[in-house]
Amino acid sequence: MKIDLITLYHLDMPLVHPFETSFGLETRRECLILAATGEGLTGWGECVAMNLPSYSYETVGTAWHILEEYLIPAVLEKTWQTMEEILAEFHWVRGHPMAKAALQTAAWDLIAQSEGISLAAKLAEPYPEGSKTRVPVGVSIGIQMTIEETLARMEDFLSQGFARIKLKIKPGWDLKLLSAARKEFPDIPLMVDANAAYSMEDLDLLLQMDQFNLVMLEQPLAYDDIYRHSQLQPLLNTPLCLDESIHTAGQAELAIKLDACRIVNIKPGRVGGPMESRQIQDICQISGMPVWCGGMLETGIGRASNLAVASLPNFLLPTDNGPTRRYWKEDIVEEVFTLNREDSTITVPVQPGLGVTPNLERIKSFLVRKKQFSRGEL
Ligand code: OSB
Ligand code: MG
Repeated sequence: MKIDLITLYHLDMPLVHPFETSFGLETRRECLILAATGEGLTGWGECVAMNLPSYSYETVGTAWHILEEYLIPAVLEKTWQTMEEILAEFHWVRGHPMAKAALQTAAWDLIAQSEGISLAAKLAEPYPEGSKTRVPVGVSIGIQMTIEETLARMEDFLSQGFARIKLKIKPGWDLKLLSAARKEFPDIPLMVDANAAYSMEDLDLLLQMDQFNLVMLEQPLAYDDIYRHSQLQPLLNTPLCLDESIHTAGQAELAIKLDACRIVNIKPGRVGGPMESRQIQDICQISGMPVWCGGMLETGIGRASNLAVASLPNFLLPTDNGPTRRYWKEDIVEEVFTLNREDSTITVPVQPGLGVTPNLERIKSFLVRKKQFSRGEL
């Protein structure tokens, strides 16, 4: 395989509904889409970095820079057969997992397409049990103006048939919200995500989370503090789930050894790509720890690659990668991901590669900038 042309698209897309977390309110989603062409095929990948360094230090701008200056020049015109070989070309670049994941995903798409199999099937090759054809799906509900509005949204999503609900919380938007949610919906699978908004100063409040029978409490403490999570976990019955704190298999191993969490949210974009996602799921599986695949408000391109990862054997809890219509009136792929009501799942694409068809007209309509890279132009 040889990639001779890479195109980067910086897009700015309006969200159907604003999405608020403890780190801020999003009304639009800026993202980077990467297309890698070689041997008559085009592989696609999405970079999940946001416009601000709030969820992670990476932004659309830093990812563009790292891709343009280092990652793309490292792979153009190189000959490679396996994923290990192409990854070795930019292994020397430290950090920047979101930028790397976009390129890695496009390379997986190329390999899977060249073999005529789906990305899910390709990623499942090391596992005798293979990949799932449908994955259970939950929904992540952002911070709303009022508790009533939140309950109404919960009601709406439950009636649509989602398998579990995740509520975003922050200081001042937590215990009251949960009391109301549990009063209205005593038995539903419910979890919360704090996006690192609390500290051990809030211990009393965090201990009260135990009374709500939550499936998990996602990333309550600082994004870079596995140690403090290890102090909190033994004090709670509720499993902690780490999101922002885990970027590598080594960090997952550390979190397991320290009992800093009992569940890991694997976002392929956050950990460098599907290869690292697989390594983290393997490490967790050995320790009997379930994982699940989170989302980052991706377009259909990122949703498709996430669903392939979510179909792997140790992804045992519902994904956040729900129907695309929830976020986009107009997505940049032709396919529309919808909920299978009867079993609260989303169907994993079966077409070769990512299994989605990017719509170039739509991409053009959201375009902020575009650049093409080939050896001749470097
Ligand atoms: O912490 O899981 C998170 C969205 C953007 C950034 C961080 C997070 C989220 C979500 C939404 O919770 C998940 C999704 O539906 O994509
Ligand atoms: Mg999270």
